[in-house]
Formats: sequence, structure tokens, C-alpha cells
Amino acid sequence: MGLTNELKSRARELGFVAVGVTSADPFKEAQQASIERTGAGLMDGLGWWSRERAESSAEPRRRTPAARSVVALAFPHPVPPTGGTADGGPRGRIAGYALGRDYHELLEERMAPLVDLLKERGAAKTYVDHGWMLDRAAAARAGLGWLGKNTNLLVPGHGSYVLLAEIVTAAELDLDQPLKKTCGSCDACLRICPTGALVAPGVLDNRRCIAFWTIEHKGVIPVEIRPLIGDWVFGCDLCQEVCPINRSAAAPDPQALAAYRALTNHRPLLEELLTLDETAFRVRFRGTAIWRTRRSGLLRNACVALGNIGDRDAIPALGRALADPEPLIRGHAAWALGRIGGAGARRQLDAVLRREPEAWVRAEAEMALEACGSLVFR
Ligand code: B12
Ligand code: SF4
Ligand code: SF4
Repeated sequence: MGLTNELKSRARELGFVAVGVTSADPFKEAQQASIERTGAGLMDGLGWWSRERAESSAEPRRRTPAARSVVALAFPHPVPPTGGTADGGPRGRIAGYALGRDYHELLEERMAPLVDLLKERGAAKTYVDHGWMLDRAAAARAGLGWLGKNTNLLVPGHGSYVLLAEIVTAAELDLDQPLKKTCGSCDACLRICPTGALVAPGVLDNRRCIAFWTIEHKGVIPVEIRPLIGDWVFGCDLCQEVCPINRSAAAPDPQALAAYRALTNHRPLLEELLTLDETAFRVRFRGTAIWRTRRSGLLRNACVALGNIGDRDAIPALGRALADPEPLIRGHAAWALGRIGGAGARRQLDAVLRREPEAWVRAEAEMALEACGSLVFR
């Protein structure tokens, strides 16, 4: 068996659902698209992104000068059931890719035997998500799937619930060709997106995507965005759930999913999330992708989701969050109380105005009191 075939069959044994090879030449069209989108502000908000990164991520040889081939890989991730129960109180939602063990570590581990195979033929450098590499452009050119109108890579038979990784190597491997498939006339993802983040087919405005606001953004979520987030507390799967390719895809292989170990509940109880102190947050989420938001981000998101759900039974929990050591959480708890309204919410907000040291949290509480409306009607 030649090296390429050996590599591919080993990759499948390791649980990858798709594997392909492309050259290490620059991804010229993707580079152009990426630079233009960066210039147009579609990547704004990501402090770690830059024009230099957009340019360099499309050129595998910038970091591996001896590179000849790029091995692109797709690994399935958990697919949470849609809908779900409200048992025990209001619940948030967590995107499937973030359930269980952090995929960065998992994919690196799965690629290790492949890297060993390649090392004898020269350098091999791996990428999973946070490296300077356009993961989707590499996967598309290596023939793993096509770029959907929701911007995600769709793997025939498996859909988009996959995570992407690459091995850039000096080995000369047999190249694959891109697929000729497209989404056709479907536009379900563009229509479902609650924030209008998919500004054109295949074009995402980062500053509108719920995944950006709930994961990447570390500070205050703008007031006009909060209602659009719904009950998502980490990421968003709406434009994938609606996708007919995903709906007809094979269920992920249970053996591959076992690699994620104990799965986080995809519908966490929001009031319970608000009780997590730093230690409890660490115990529950360290080693999972959710760790990225830190406690302050996740509890901020829980407040927003509670405000959007509007269940008055959550008022005492939000009242306690008004005393949280993190101003970020106190401010969003105030907003949530304003959304829920009623005499109970008012009482909590009045009290916080008297003791709150941070000016912006007080401003949130004042806005929230206004949103509660006149006392006469309560
Ligand atoms: C930044 C980022 C985000 C930002 C998005 C910013 C943006 N506007 O792209 C935010 C935080 C919002 C985000 C959200 C999500 N992300 Co993200 N993200 C990334 C990251 C780190 C970089 C993406 C990037 O470079 N964007 C810049 C744009 C311009 O490039 P691009 O999207 O990669 O590719 C586009 C262009 O290159 C162009 N292109 C490519 N080839 C070609 C060829 C031609 C001819 C042309 C014209 C254009 C073209 O079209 C591509 C699609 O728009 C990648 C990992 C990586 N290193 O690639 C993961 C990645 C894209 N994310 C991923 C995931 C899972 C998600 C979420 C689904 C998570 C969730 N459930 O909440 C959402 C999906 C949102 C959506 N609808 O896309 C996966 C996608 C897997 C897949 N099946 O495609 C990736 C690949 C991580 C991984 N290694 O698996 N993400
Ligand atoms: S992940 Fe959610 S917010 Fe982002 S583009 Fe898809 S549907 Fe829109
Ligand atoms: S929902 Fe339709 S348009 Fe969007 S990615 Fe899926 S097939 Fe393509």
C-alpha cells in the first residue's frame, strides 16, 4: 500500500470520517476572500485576528517552508437533540461541538499516529482550529466536502457536524480534487439565522454571530444583541440544525463520540449555572471547550438567556447574581431582571442601585427599572 492510502485507511481507523490531500500551494481564492472580508470588517471583534493572519493562514509554506502536501481531516462531534425539556427550571443551550472533552486536544491526539507515519518523510506540522490555517479552505480543496451557504464545510453523508484539522507535511502525497457539489437552491440557513449574521451566501459577519458573542467576546454584550441570543449560552447551531444535509446525515459513530468522554448536558439549568463559583466552574468545565468563556462569560450568558426566557421564578437567582463579585455578571443580571419585570424584579433592582459601586452596572439597573415599566401597572 502506498503512503497516501496507508495514511487514509489509518485515519479512518482513528475515527476521522473524511480525509483528503491537497498541495501546499497557497489557497489563492480563499486568501482573497479572507482579506476582503477582514477589510470589510466581517472579522471585527476578534482581537487575535489580523490582515497578516488572513494572508498567512492561506499559505501553508509560510510556517513549513519544506511543505509539499496538506492532509485535511474531519472528525465528528456530538449532535445534541433539538428541542428538549424545561424540567427543573429554565434551561440554556450549548452547541454540539463544545460538549465533552475539548476537541483541540482530542484531534491532536488522534492525529499523532498519522504524524508518526509522515515524519519519516520529513517535517509535519499539525493544525486544529487555532493555528494560522484556513481550515475550511484546506478541507474544501482536499475534496472533503463543499462550503455551505452557512459557511460550514459539508461532508457528504456526514454533514457539517465535524471538526477540521490538518497535517502540513514535506511528504509528496497523492492529491485529491475538490468536490463539484453545492447547496443548490436551498437557503434555509440564511433564513433561520436570528441575527442576520449570514449577510450573503457563504459570508458570515462575525459581529452578528451568536457564537462570537457567547464565546469569543469577553466584555459587555450590546443591549441590541442580547434579545437575539435566545437561550444559547455557548455557541449556536441554528444554521446547522436546519440544514437538510445534516438532517439526512448518518448518526456519528458511537466509538468516535466516546473520545469526547462524559458529555456536558447540552441543556444546562440556568439558575444552577449562576450558583457556580470559580472552583465549581473549574471542576465542571476545565478540559472542555466551554472553559474558553471562563466563569464570567458563561454566567453572563446565563443571565442573558434567563432574561430572554422571561420566567419570573428566576428572579431570586438573578437577584443573587446582582451581588456576584464580577461586575460583568451583575450588569447582565440587572438587564435580565428588567426583561422579566414585575414587582419582585423591581425590588431587586432598587436595592442594587443603593449599593452598586460600578457606574455601568448602575446604568444597567436604571435601564432595567425603566424597562420594568411604571409601578401602577404591576
Ligand atoms: C474565526 C472563527 C469563527 C468566528 C467566525 C468569523 C468568520 N467570519 O469566519 C465565529 C466565532 C463566529 C465562529 C463561529 C463558528 N465556528 Co468557527 N472558526 C473560526 C476559525 C478560527 C477561523 C475562520 C476564518 O478563518 N474565518 C475567515 C473566513 C474569511 O475564512 P473561512 O471561514 O475559513 O473560509 C472562508 C473563505 O476562506 C472562503 N473560501 C474558502 N475557500 C474558498 C474558495 C473560493 C473560491 C472562495 C471565493 C472563497 C473561499 O469561504 C470560506 C467560507 O466562508 C476557524 C478555524 C480555522 N482556523 O479555520 C473555525 C471554524 C471555521 N469554526 C468552526 C465551527 C464548528 C464554528 C461554529 C459552528 C461553532 C458553533 N456551533 O457555535 C460556528 C459557526 C458559525 C458559522 N455559521 O460559520 C469549525 C467549522 C467546521 C466546519 N464543518 O466547517 C472551524 C473550521 C474550526 C475547526 N477546526 O473545526 N467561528
Ligand atoms: S451560528 Fe447562529 S448566529 Fe451564527 S450564523 Fe449560524 S444561525 Fe446565525
Ligand atoms: S441549509 Fe441549505 S443552503 Fe444552508 S448549508 Fe445547508 S444545504 Fe446549504
